[in-house]
Amino acid sequence: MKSTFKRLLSGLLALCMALSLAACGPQDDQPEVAEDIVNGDFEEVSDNKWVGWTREDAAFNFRGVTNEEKIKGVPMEKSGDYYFAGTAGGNPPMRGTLTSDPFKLGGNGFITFKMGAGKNTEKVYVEFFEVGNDTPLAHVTNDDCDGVYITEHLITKVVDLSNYIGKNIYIVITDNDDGTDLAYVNVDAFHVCASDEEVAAAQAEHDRQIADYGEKPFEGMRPPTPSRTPALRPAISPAGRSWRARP
Ligand SMILES: [Ca+2]
Ligand SMILES: [Ca+2]
Repeated sequence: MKSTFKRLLSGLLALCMALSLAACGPQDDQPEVAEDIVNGDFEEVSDNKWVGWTREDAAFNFRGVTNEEKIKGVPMEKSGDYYFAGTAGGNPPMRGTLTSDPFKLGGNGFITFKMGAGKNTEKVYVEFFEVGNDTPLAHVTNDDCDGVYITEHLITKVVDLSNYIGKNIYIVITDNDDGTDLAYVNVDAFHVCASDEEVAAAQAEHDRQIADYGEKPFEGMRPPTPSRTPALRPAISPAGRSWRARP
């Protein structure tokens, strides 16, 4: 009787162990997901090949990872030493994608990065996906690029993905522009924010860059001096009479 009980007990123990091993199995089969964006700042250049990113087609050759301070005379405001420059990574008409390794979204769920060129916003963009879902969580274009004042500049972007904290996500940078007019993309500094202060600082950085590089409201025009402005001298300037430039 005792031996039967022992056999039953050992059988139960074996069953429990088998069940717990089976529970571990599927987790072991999951692909490894990084805890943060791998090489989001494009600083890993020692092997002369992409680390943390996978390219398809021609536009994102690794040779585009550069440490140049300026492109075509434009100060790039790079982060760290290196960034990806579309003009160095391929010819403008080339197309392609650059896809990050998947990572678990942490911090406060906001991601900041820098983006330049990509004038055709229909064809050049950065998207964020949840692993296993083809619908982008966010789609970002460089609508700050006007092709005249703001061109190559790495402009800071802020993306709110706070609804997806804890999800496994990845980034896809797309250059589908086969034209020649800023028909490529510059990127740098993909970063998951840890605090609201970081988000506010990135937004302020964006606004400062637009103020520094963007079209100035009165550029090329000399505003009238106060003494010549009828609105400021209502007592002596007849109503409806406009100021005329002196010869
Ligand atoms: Ca960098
Ligand atoms: Ca292109």
